[in-house]
Formats: sequence, C-alpha cells, structure tokens
Amino acid sequence: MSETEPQVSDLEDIQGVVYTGWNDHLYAGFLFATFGGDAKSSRAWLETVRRGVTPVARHRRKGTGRLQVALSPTGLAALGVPGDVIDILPPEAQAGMTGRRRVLGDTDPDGWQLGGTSDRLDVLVMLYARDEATRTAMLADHRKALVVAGATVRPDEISWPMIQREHFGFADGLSQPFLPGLHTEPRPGEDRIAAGEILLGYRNAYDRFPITPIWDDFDLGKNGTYLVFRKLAQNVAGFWGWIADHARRLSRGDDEAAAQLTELIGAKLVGRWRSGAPLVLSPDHDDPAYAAPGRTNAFRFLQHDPDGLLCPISSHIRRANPRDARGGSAENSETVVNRHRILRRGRSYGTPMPDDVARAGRDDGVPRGLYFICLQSSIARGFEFIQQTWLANPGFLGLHREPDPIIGGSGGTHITIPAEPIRLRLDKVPTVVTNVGGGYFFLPSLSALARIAAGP
Ligand code: N7H
Repeated sequence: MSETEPQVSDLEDIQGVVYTGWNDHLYAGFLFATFGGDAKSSRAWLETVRRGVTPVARHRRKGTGRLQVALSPTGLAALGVPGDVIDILPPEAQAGMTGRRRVLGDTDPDGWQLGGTSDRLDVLVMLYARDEATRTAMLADHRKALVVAGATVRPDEISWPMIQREHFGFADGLSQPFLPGLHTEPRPGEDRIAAGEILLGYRNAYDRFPITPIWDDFDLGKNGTYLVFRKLAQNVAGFWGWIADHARRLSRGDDEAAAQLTELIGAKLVGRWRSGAPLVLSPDHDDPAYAAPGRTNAFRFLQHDPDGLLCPISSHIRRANPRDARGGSAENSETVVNRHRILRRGRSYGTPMPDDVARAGRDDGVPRGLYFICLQSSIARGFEFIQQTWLANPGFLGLHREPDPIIGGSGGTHITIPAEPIRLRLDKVPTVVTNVGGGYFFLPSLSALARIAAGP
C-alpha cells in the first residue's frame, strides 16, 4: 500500500470527480436534501445509490450518466455514523459554510437560497449526463428515491451546458494542480502536489497524513476528500458595464479604442484573456495559441513579470495562485503556495448574457452564476485560505485596500493596473459576485459509502 499516491486498486474506490470534471457530460444537475428521521430508510437509500457511483477507474465506461454522492457532517449523523467518529472531522468541516461565514466574508445566511441558517443540507447528489433528457430523467429518479426514503429535497440545481467558459466570458478550469497516481504526466507549468493535499489517506505537503475519521477499524476518510459547493451569483452587466465606462472615459470618444481597452481591462482583472491565454505570455492581445493545454500554464510571475506590469498583482489568477511570487525566493514561494491548492470542478448556471448587453451595462434580471465546486483534504488550508488570505484580503502582498476584483466583495475600492510610465487606477470596483448559498461536504470513497450504508 502506497502512502504517497493512489494505486490502481484505489482508482476503483475514489469518486470520479476527483479525476475529472466530467466535461464530456455537458449537462449537470445537483440535488440537495435533508434526510428524514429514520436512519434505516436513509441507509437503505444509500445502499442502493452507492452502487451507481462512478469511480475514477470507470470514468471511460459506456453508459449514459455519471453519479457522485457527498455527505455533510449532519448527513453522516442522520445515517447513524457515531458522534465520536464525526467529531474527528476538522472543525471547519463541522462548522459548515454558515458557521464559517466570518472567515469567508459572507452575507447573513438567513437570506441564502441554499444551505442558509435553518436549511440543513445532509446530502448532495451530483449527476452528469451527455444530453438534457438523460439529466432530466436522472434528476427525477434520484429525487423520487430520496423522497421515498423520507428525505426533503430542494429544487433542482441545473447547470447551463457551457463548459470551461464562465459567465463573464472567460475560459475556466485551465489551471489545476497535478495529482500523482491519478493524472499521468504534468503539462508544462502544472505543479505536482502531494496526493494528501487533495485525498485523505496519503501524505500531504507536510509529509503527514490528513486527519481521518476512523469507525471501529474502518478508515472512513481514505480515498475521500472534502467538497465545497458555493452558489455564486454573477452580475455580468455590472462587471462589463463598469469596465466599459472606464474604457470609454479613457478613450475619449474613440469607440474602437474603447472596445479594445474594455477587453484589456477585463483581462487585467482576471490575469488571462477570454480565450484563457495568460497575460504573462500574451500581454498585448488575446492570442488563443497560448490557451492550448501544453502552453496555458507555462509561466511564472517572479520569473517573467515581478512587478505585475503584464499581469497585475491584484488580478484574480495571481492572487488565487501566486506561484513563485508570494514573497522570498521562487522555491520557497512555490513550496508554500502548493500547500494551498484545490481541484476546481465548477459549472455555470443560468443563460449567458450577450456581449453587447453586458458591455452596455444593461441588467436583464436573469439569475446566472457559477456553482463553484472544489476539492481538498483540508477546507481551512484549501478553499478558505485562498478566499480569505489571498482573494478577499485588501492588503494582499502589500496592496492597499485592494481585494480581488472578481470575488473580493470589493464594492467601493479600487484596482491598480501597473503600467509604464504611469499605472492605471480604476475606482469604485463594483461587487460582481455574491454568494447565495452552499455547504461543506465530505466526498467519501466507494468503500466508505458502503460502510456507512451498512450502519452501526
Ligand atoms: Fe476563480 N473568472 O471567470 O474570473 N477563476 N473565479 N475562484 N480561480 C480562475 O485557470 C472566477 C473563485 C481560483 O492556478 C480563472 O481556470 C469566477 C473562487 C483558482 O492560475 C477564471 C468566479 C475561488 C484559480 C476565474 C471565481 C477561485 C482560478 C482562470 C466566481 C477560491 C486557478 C482560468 C464567480 C476561493 C489560478 C483557470 C491559477 C482561476 C474566474 C471564483 C479560485 C477566469 C467568475 C471562489 C485557485
């Protein structure tokens, strides 16, 4: 048994979403539910459903849909997992997203659409299909099975069939860490991280094993991971309208220059052009050749752009993964940064807004956003650290009153775009992303799901 990376046999045990975002399955649907009071019925449900969960090893198998199941600490309790086992889970996982709202800088969970103060989410069923009809059928079947087991199910959460493009129009899901034992070869610029940074049961970046819940002799944690689900509403007209206003003002009536500047400012806020081409490699225009898998991450900040003249220090990708430029030597920086990596598996919801409407800043009132989904062996060191210490931090790497322009909840502050001879400073960055709910879950291995279903 390897302590450092999953072996072939583990790939039968690990849920497939750890390996892939199921991007060949355009239609995703998510069901959140609260179990009823009868643990036996809930376990009977789990005993049936767990047999359909797709492990990594079968990610290529034929068949119409893919199924993954995550449980929250309250869900584990409702299924009969003893309290002293659940108590082993890290405190942030037990506190849940509502309990951690101050760390996350969230609005009052009383007003959330999902998982708010009195909305206990026990289970998350994740469904992926290649066509819409299959997704509809899967959602209906799984909803029925949960209801029969006595659970209360929330309205369907349905993704928009748009892959690797989020609503602001940028390519998404491009930079992911490389996980030994799961992925075959790192592409240029992809960082190899310790398997224990994502999966329980393996050594992490500190050469330790992540804390794991043991039930009698069974390791419930091994081959599992923590899953954060966050429903983030995006104000697309607010984002592009604000940028276009600044671009028009700076271009003094030259419409073509304003249109080009709008694209450039958008790219400066994210750190990549809309195609995904990184600013560090393609600083002046969007060259999609740099969005290709082998090229899109082949850059470093300290090495190529120490002062942020190409990619601003404040940009979303530089904050979310500072690479070699977190401070100190490149090597030290990368060691530290690679203790805060996550696998992102998000999907968009809601119909996209046409570019011209967005740039005119005309809100159409249509709800849209991102189901931000990420995986890690420690929510505190993964998602929460990135959100709190890097993205939402107005003093990130010596900046002043400058949180992340995308998700920093930055209403009223500014963003600096370094340039020579003089930098550009844009004021009154609007809040364009708002958390409207979600939760913290555990994504158990297939064998752990079987153990939980077997009961005490
Ligand atoms: Fe971000 N966006 O479209 O602007 N993100 N993100 N994110 N994000 C990334 O590499 C976006 C959010 C990370 O290694 C890209 O995939 C939007 C949260 C990390 O270079 C784009 C929302 C958190 C990376 C976006 C949102 C993160 C990353 C570039 C919300 C964590 C990888 C394409 C609606 C707390 C950084 C790519 C790296 C990249 C966008 C949310 C983290 C385009 C719209 C909440 C770690």
